[in-house]
Amino acid sequence: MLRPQDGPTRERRRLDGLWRFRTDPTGEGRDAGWWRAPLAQSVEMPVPASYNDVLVDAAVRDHVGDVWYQTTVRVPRGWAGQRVVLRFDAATHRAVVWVGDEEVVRHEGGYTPFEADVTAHVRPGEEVRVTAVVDNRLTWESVPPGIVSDGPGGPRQDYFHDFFNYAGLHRPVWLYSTPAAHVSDVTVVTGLSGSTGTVDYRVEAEGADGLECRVVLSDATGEEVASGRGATGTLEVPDVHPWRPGEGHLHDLRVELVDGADVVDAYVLPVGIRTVEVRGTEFLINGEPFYFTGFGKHEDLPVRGKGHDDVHLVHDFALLDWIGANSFRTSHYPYAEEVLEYADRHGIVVIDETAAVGQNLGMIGGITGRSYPPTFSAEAIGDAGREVHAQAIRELVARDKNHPCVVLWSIANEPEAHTDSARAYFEPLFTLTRDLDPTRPVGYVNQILASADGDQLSQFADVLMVNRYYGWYTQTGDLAAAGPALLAELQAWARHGKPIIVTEYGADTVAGLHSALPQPWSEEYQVEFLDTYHRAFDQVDAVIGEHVWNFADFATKAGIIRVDGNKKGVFTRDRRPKAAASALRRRWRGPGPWRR
Ligand code: GCB
Repeated sequence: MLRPQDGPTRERRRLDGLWRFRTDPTGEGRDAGWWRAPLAQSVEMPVPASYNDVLVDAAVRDHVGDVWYQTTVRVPRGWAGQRVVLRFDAATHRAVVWVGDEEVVRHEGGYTPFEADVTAHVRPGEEVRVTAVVDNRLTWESVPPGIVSDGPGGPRQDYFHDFFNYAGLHRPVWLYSTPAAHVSDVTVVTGLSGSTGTVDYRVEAEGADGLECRVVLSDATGEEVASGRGATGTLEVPDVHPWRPGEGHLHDLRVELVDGADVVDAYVLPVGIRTVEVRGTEFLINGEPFYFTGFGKHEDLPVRGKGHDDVHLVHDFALLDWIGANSFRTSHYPYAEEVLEYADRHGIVVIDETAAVGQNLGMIGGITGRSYPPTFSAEAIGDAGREVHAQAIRELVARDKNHPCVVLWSIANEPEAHTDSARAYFEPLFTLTRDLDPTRPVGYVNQILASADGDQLSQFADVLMVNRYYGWYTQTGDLAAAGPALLAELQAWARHGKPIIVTEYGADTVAGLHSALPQPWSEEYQVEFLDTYHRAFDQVDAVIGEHVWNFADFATKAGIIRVDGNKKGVFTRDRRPKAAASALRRRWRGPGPWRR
């Protein structure tokens, strides 16, 4: 799905700002038709933001179910005769949208965009009411999963991941125009052969019968380097300047639908020419071995929760640069497209993950002492849940397929992986991802119960991604025992003959807590913990990446193992470095044995 953009044939307007907002604790709004009138008893709520922490109200923070958002927008007069589209970059976790009195779109999944052609429901120059009901409930048929039950104070939401279930309109909302005949999708696949770059392109258009498709590729200076005609083709770029880690060199692919000399529609797609390949235990970008340094992150900030914010976007990337990180994982859901575009422009490498987290009821039951049905079964995540997961993969690939920064798909975080039912659930999802995108490696992120011998999913993965917490959840405080246990396990995984990225390792650390003898929770312990891991990584050639958990402290649900959130951040929630930050900076910016 193409991002809205301004151009000679298109315009966009952001609907961000203060919207009318109301929770719907009894779920009456859908029957009562709250979209038909100005939202009664509403308060003002900023968009984009999670609604949870904005108001100081437990009933809003812990609300389970529907909330209503509404705004009024004037459609620009100049859009007469154009097609008008309403797009939500995200509504977490599902939404129904009305324009005036008419339902225009509904969408499942909290982290991918959706849109509706609303031309028939608006009149250029006039105002129109836009209403969205957003439902934050997690069930066996959502990704991620959860359980809603009745509690004394109303519905209760349980879920199987630690980060707080922030909800609302987290990302921009757009009204945009295109001509009736318009470019509806573009797919590019890039290649390198010696000093020549190639761009295979495929353009989809609607209402464009009789129009010709023309494409022009230009370099960063705006100079044309290749051009083509027709909806599909291959462009060749001699002496190409590729996109590479640390240098986000982009070309612009300008796609035009033309009628003789008239340009009916034009769309410009940034293109990074690069290749990705797994060979043996190496991960190659442009044919050169790449070693991932960086973090698993979260979209998480004080007050705004998961609300996208350009200030923090730039600041987080500045910190990644400062510390020497060349990559991150979008744990545990697709991030705002602004993040990927920024990574494209700055040469930061991304592992792009779906929102499938918490699909491991055996592990959760072990931690909580509660009993659950088998994870992948008709009583828990069954066929309907898998179809939602499949759709989440389709939408992720459709949205992110053209980003050069994305080099690897992660289709789940720490699912159950040692059972036949897990294999039966995941095999088709791996196949689906490869069918959708044959050009990028695919993997999933495993956890400690998935041993190198017992795991049934790694056979389908191109890259092994492992999360390990020796010295924290096991061998707590005992790094002398943790190091050898980690090394032995990595050596066992290395026998699979695939590249290994350690996608999580970390220790909760209270900023400012010091201890001469490195004790868990102290800054010294976090430094020693990471050091212990790095010594092990440097002994296993198949380890081709290290992502510390986590970039920054983040909010979690209430629980007895978290004090004011998850404290495994190398930065605090307000982005102040802990001692580990300087230690990582020395490793990642230094010559490092990992640069092999
Ligand atoms: C994990 C999860 C991550 C948690 C982390 C922790 O394995 O993937 O979501 O936050 O452990 O700190 O427990």
